[in-house]
Amino acid sequence: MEEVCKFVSAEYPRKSDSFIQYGTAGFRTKGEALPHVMCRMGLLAVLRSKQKKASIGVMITASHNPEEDNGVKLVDPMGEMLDISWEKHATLLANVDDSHLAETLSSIVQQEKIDLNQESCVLFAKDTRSSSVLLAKALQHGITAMGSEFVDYGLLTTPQLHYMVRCRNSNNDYGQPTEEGYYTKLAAAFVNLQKSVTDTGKYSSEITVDASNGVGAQKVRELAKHLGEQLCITVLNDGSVGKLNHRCGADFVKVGQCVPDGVALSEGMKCASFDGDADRIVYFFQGPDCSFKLMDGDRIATLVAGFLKSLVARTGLKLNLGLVQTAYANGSSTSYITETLRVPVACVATGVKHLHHRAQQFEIGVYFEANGHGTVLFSDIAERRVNEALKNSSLSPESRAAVEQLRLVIDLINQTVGDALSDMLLVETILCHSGWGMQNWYDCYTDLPNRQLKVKVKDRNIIKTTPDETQATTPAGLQSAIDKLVEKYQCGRSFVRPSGTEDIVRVYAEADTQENADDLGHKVCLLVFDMAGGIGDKP
Ligand code: 16G
Ligand code: MG
Repeated sequence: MEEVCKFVSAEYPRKSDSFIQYGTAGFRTKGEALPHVMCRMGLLAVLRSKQKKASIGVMITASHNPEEDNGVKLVDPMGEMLDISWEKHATLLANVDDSHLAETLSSIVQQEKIDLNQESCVLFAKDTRSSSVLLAKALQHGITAMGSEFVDYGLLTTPQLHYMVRCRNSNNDYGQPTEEGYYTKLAAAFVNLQKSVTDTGKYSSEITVDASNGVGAQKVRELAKHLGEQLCITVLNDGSVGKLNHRCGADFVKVGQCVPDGVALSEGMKCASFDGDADRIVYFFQGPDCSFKLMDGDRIATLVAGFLKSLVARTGLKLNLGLVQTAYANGSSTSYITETLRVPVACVATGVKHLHHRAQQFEIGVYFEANGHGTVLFSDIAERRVNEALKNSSLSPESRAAVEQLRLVIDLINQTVGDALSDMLLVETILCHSGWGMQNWYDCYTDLPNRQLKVKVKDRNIIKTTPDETQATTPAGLQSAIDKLVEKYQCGRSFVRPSGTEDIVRVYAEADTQENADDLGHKVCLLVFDMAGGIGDKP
């Protein structure tokens, strides 16, 4: 271990002693601060691989953050996020002095009872940031220092890398662990699903994608080649001119509730925005009054849950279905799901890992964050029942057709993590099967106007919340002050939480009108500023 650590520290020494934490989405900061962290994550990924006796993934990306940022996430064997119990190892390893690296590694080996002679393999990929090239080298240096095998996938979207990891560890049951395998699997399911529709009603097979000037641009073009006539995709913000995530992409569109730069929105257009690593998607279109209509993660969640509920009913199979949201879910979406669709809803803390874990508790678990990150998980029981039903010769023709459709829907979905490409195909399938244009989808329910704001404070961890993040438990008195404000607004709701990715406190407010939502949000910002140690200009 001493030798290994000397080797990595010589090439990638820890140059500054600023602390970095493995948070909701791994490590994320300026790209230039990451080389030694990346190299050390190579070491850690090898240890994790030896412990799990499986391939482990590492993705180099900072998602929707600006181009100069970068980051790294580890991916566990089934394609899910690194287990929470290992986050502390990642944080510790990233922050120790070079002189303590060997000792820290050895202690992880001991604690986790890792057999260093076990074989290992690390699969890695990067997004299009300029710093990603050097960081991939640093990562590879760490992996090879430990004598491990690796596969460098080059440029991939985050969900593609998650898919590769799952394929590698599932004896190819999940699909072929290649880019071609990924496109072929998704496209075959999509084309087969679309073929069975005879009346497409108001559905249009044309879509414009704002790829946030990120890796999703080239990957969605690759996907399009496999879709034939079934979906006609125009890619804008493909990185040829614009800057990554600058005034475009899913996060910009969702937070700003506006059209991204580079898209000339007109009547009849159906648009989708990806984020920089293509694990989020939101849709938008122009309403009849020329207004901008956003179809965010909540809208996708309701569309998917409604479709799956009726499809499962047609199969005749008994499978429970549930939906997982966060406190950011629009109040109207939650009412629509529980009251109209009658699908049970669970609310959990922000961050994919929380939603993913909760969704695993349903036989079919749909989860979406309002920001457009989400997918559907089919439990082993669900997949087994579907596969058995396919072999059952006594099914009615209607049930058989539904079971076949459900099987294709399972293949269409990237169950490892939210995936803009796969989610787009799923939405298109549902709209086509329903004969819906964007307005039909929009008419399901009316969003409550809302606003997201942020406040700078000295220490954001002063704010603690209940597990579902709907109530602040500290500082004392903040929640009751928020409650008093909220009471004054029709349909008012507001909550605050410390961000997991930025050094700020986030504020969410919704109310009956945009003016009221803005006003409530602003007043709650003032409360946070006054009661939680605000710094800088008053909101
Ligand atoms: C990360 C999370 C995302 C969450 C966001 C919240 C993953 C892969 N990504 O991007 O799910 O919505 O953080 O950011 O978990 P915040 O804590 O700054 O509000
Ligand atoms: Mg992302």
